[in-house]
Amino acid sequence: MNNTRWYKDAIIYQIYPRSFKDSDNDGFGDIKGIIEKLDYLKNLGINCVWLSPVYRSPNRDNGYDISDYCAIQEMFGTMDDFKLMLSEMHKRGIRLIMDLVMNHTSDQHPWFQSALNDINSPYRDYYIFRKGKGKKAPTNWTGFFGQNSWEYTSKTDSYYLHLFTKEQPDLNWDNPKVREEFVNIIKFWCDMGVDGFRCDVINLISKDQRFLDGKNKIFLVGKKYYINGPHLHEYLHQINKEALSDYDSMTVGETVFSSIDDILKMTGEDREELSMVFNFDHTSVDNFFGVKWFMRRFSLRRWKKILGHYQQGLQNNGWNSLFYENHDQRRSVGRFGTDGSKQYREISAKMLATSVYFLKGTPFIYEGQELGMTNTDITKLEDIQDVETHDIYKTAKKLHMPKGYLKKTIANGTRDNARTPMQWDDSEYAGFSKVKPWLKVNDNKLYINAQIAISDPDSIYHYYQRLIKLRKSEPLVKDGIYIDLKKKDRHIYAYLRKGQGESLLVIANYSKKEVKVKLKELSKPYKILLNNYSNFNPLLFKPYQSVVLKIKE
Ligand code: ISL
Repeated sequence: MNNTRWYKDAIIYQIYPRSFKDSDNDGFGDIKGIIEKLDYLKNLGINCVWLSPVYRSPNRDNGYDISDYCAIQEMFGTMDDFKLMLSEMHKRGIRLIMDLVMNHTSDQHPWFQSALNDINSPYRDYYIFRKGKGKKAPTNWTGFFGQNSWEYTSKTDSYYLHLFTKEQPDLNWDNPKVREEFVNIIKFWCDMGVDGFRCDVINLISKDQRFLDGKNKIFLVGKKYYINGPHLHEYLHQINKEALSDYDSMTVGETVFSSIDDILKMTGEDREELSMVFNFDHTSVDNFFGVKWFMRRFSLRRWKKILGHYQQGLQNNGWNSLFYENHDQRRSVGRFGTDGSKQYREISAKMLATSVYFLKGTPFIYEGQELGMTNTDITKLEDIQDVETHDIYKTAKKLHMPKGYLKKTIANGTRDNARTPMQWDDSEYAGFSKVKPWLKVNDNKLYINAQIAISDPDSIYHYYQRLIKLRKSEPLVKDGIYIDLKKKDRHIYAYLRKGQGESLLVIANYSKKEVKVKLKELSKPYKILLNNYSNFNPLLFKPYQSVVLKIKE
């Protein structure tokens, strides 16, 4: 079937199934829980769900370590539950994209078990085994969780590569059989009716086979040999041609450390690789070198520069994703120029949504973002579940990082910030479950929860509803040309989405002060389409005020 590019009209909601809704009260979210909440999602206005992994997994990395790509993890339910969920979604006009981890498997995957124990196994070459250099690993590469990326195995006196935990061995995509496996896996799910995939760390799949030592010392040592490797585009194209293009499907690749040129190659309309990618330059606005452990103060000018760079770079070709939260990021409340205080949490969350979601691209909303959920209030390291946090902590201790700094960075950086159970109501476990959940519910469930949000017409939830409706009805959001009107301003983000005769004008005050705004565009006739306050004075913006106006050119 021909690709209809429906993803350009999609509003995608990410579900982290462990934390969304527990229907059988075992402390973990599940598929039946998701089914219970589909009307909630439908009412919000989204039309597509990205579901974090629900495949069979030993859960070393909460499902990002898959041991069977064609089975459902028991904790989440059965294949029948999955099929029911899919049909209930489709009934409501909601598509489903799954999260596919193709760079690595779980070490419990039968392929790896066979490869690990037998040098002659047909699966040995599915992974990257190498002899060491004397007593040392084959290269000095380090991985994403700060760890050495080779694990020694005495059985065959060799090392295997793992860019994440040692329980997540990297696959060898240079082996055509590995690629064939994924062609079949993709077809398996698409034949069932799944509408596409979020492809986990997809730009790591091609490794430079010379296995040279990296010269960069700070983080991800050797990254130039395993990020955007030599055969990446060839392999993406193959998967597209041999599997995806047979269906009306979409893909969003998670592509760490990629430039505009890389992204244009991956998403260019004539390239037939991916539909769009997640790139992390903007979420790195408050850190150094793209590494969240090296914190840096937010700057609106830098934020606009980065967003603008991708808006302009993909203006005529390729396609952007628009997001600022996911299961790996800390919550956006109190981040990206917003204010976490009781007074401004809601108004500034609405402001951030307005200024990002009227850019060109497909919006992604992470569960709880529509409620303005906040970071976890867990304070003890031993209560943190995230494997990355524990791995990083070990590395940082070896480097003798000062304790106070370490505590602050961990609180800031732990991925558990985004993974606390969804806050449905103010009951003991926030309506997520009737028993104590796998991760502590945030105490602010008492005033941040879906029940309150739904009953309050002024809530972030209802603002998202209006924003989504507007986005769906306004073609300029899809097609208008992006022009930043105030690149240098430290408080105001103002941009046009220029059309013929009419344009959208988006203005957001990223500060808690009242700010005077001078813009010649505001002297043209305008209509207010969205406003996070009940009144509007075009010359003076209230704290965190944001508007979307339609202006006549
Ligand atoms: O989470 C990160 C920073 O906090 C990233 O470095 C993250 O590890 C990277 O973006 C890759 O993420 C994806 O693959 C990982 C998995 O742990 C993440 O949850 C997933 O989103 C390994 O599969």
